[in-house]
Amino acid sequence: MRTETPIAVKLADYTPYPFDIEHVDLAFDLDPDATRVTATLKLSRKSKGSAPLVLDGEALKLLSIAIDGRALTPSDYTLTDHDLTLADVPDTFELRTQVEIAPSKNTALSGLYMSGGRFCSQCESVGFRRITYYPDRPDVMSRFFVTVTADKAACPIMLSNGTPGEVTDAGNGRHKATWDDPHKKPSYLFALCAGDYDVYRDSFTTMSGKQIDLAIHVDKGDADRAAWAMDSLKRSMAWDEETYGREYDLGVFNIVAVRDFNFGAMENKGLNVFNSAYVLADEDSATDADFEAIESIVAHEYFHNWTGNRITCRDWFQLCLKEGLTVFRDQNFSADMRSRPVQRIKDVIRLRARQFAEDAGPLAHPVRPANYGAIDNLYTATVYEKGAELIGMLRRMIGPEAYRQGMDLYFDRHDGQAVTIEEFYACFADVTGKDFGPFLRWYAQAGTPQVTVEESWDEAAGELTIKLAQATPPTPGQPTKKPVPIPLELALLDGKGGTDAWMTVLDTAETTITRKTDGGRPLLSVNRDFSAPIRVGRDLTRDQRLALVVAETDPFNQWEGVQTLVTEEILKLSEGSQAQPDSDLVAAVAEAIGNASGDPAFAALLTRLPEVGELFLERKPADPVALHSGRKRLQAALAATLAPTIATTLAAPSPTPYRPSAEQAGVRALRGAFINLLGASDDADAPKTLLSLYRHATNMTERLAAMRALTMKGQSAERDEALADFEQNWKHNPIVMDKWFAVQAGQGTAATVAELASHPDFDLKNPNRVRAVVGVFSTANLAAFHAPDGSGYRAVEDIILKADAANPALAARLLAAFEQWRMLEPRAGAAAEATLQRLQDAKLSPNSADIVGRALG
Ligand code: 0A1
Ligand code: ZN
Repeated sequence: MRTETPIAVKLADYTPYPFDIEHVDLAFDLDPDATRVTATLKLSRKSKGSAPLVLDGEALKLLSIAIDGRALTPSDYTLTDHDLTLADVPDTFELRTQVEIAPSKNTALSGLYMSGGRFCSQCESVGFRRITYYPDRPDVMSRFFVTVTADKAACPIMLSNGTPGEVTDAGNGRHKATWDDPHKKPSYLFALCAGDYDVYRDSFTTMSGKQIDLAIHVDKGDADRAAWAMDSLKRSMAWDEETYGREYDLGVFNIVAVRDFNFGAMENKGLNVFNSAYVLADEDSATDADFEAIESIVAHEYFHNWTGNRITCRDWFQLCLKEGLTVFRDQNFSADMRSRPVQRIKDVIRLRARQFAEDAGPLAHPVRPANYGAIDNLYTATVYEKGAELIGMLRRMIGPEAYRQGMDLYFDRHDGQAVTIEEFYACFADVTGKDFGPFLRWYAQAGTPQVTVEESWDEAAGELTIKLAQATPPTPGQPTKKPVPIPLELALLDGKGGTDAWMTVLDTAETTITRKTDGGRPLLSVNRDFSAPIRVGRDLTRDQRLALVVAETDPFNQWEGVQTLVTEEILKLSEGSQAQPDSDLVAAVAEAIGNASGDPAFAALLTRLPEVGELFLERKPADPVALHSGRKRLQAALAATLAPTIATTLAAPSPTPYRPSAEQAGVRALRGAFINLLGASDDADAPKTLLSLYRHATNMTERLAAMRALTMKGQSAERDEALADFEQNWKHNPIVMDKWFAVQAGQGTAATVAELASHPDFDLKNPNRVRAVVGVFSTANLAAFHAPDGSGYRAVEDIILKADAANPALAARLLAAFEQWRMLEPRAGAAAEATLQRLQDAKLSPNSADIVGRALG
């Protein structure tokens, strides 16, 4: 049966909900197969009228319904598979419903479900309607009181939002807990978790002296592995007080780690639920990247308490109001915990790899779209990452003090409300007197603006004239674009460390700037610190670019200069399989890496070559196989030039004892980068060296880097040995085994995917495992995924279809990997199109149908 694409929901159609809900009383009688949920809602009509009461509800079995104690019969209401309508209700009344749900059968992981034998909920964005009948929209905010009754042995711990009451006996081996949340919240922030956990506890004293009980709930035996997450939480709490003056507002803060989770984590009020991969870490099993990710995700979810929970979104179109702002906040937290320039580079790598790619393909959409098909598909790099860049530009344009004043006003003015982007910017307009109308275009226009730079030098006048022209390419549904205000940080460099830096806001299609200097023609540095999320076009020769890298005083642009040089070189190499890397360029890059040895984390980033997916944006049609081969040849040349440095660096011992500190992580990042280069090197002894590095590694970062480098080299006895050893040692730790699956999916072929999918530990119901295989293969192994014979697509097609039947949100995300298909060389492009057509002709979930439909355009 052919799939129907979902009907679009439009921003312009927004109307307020006609009822207020003053109070919600939820009683859960937990049972994996038949949980009873009794909901008592105190409702009142907002204004005179006769609007019916419409409540969302999906996959619910309605057992009873009553108004003010009077039981209703089916003739009193209309029930469909997605809502319950009561045409005739009083102005003020109490509605009581009782429904039955089956958490054990909930494979979509939205609503109430089971993971590892424990109850767990996920309500954002529309999961609450799978728990009870309710206006499941963010602008209906209410006070929740929750009662949970469960089996004492199976669920010694029962958690929900807010403040816990007494746990009392309920007879029949069951007990009952109560939770009262004093803060009004929308239904998407509701949470319930119950089961047998080990708990890691601590406390935090807030700036006003309140003591908060902190607890992280994990699988039995895992408590020690929550120490870093707890440490990150306490640092986040302190940071939000110092940086934004925001204090925590409940007496308890609970985190629950679950193995089966569709996303990274969820900011439910007072009860954050996390994918266990972003909670559990210890020095043996976790990499530095794991520690870093845990730190930033714990911070992200905690920061949502103010940006998202206390002030939430009026509707899902405003998602960036909470997500872009909270990503901006967590990025700055990480920058303060670690190195600001290194953090900026990593944020930009992520933005370009994911968001620029999204912006350039059929799934492109504005940060605040005007319509959507399936809400789950709106959680994109554009909303999150570009959304964060927009807040960064706002702060750059008005300065840190006005930014803080605007945020203070926002918190004061809108606490307890569900608001829009306009209301957010009105706070900054009020504190600065500026008009943000033109800036809001960034929220409405999709596509990455391109800024073209031309310079001319007047020797006699000592003046550099800079012509800047901006244009944003067409995107689906938006053929023409207006100019947007672009805060561009620029500098003139004299080559001796002298820097004349300033910021200009480009608010028209063309801007010309003339700058006077003394002391000869300066070099121009543009978009320093990546001040705006744009692509910069400059017609410079290799030597001009090299000179700029040497003269550069902005660390971001120094790195960017090297990235541009190596990108151009890979593009050249990908044109002819015999072409040899430019040895001058390789020597210059090696020298830059050597010069950065005092800051190993930065040096490690200089060794990085852009990924094949990023190169798609530079060369159309893109030939992933040729790009991959060009990239590998450049990597091999770099490895050869750096061979002595690599050998001495790796011969030295790794820092011990292991600490997840930024300093140690930087040292290991460079060691890991060198191990990676060995994986690309042509040295015949490399497999032996790598196996020895694998065997002697004292930490997971280097062990994993060595195993990955061995798989880069294709089949070898050393590779097999490392993979077998790793599996043997870590088979009982699913988070570590995800890495074992991911390393192979990231390097192998379609046959590797088939092999991994038939491994006894491959589990279609576990999103982390599916992503480790299909997600990594389709986003990080593009030469194999986009193989011209279509084998890569065939390898994932069946798995995605099966996943879709159980968990549409997971499958839809995996399908987004097809978004670049129109950029591909003709054979791969045709195979991708045929695959998408086949998928469209299969019976897909609305989530997946939305992605496939838009991808085909
Ligand atoms: N709000 C969470 C992540 C999240 C995203 C999508 C969801 O459902 C469609 C649920 C949760 C965060 O930003 O961390
Ligand atoms: Zn978030």
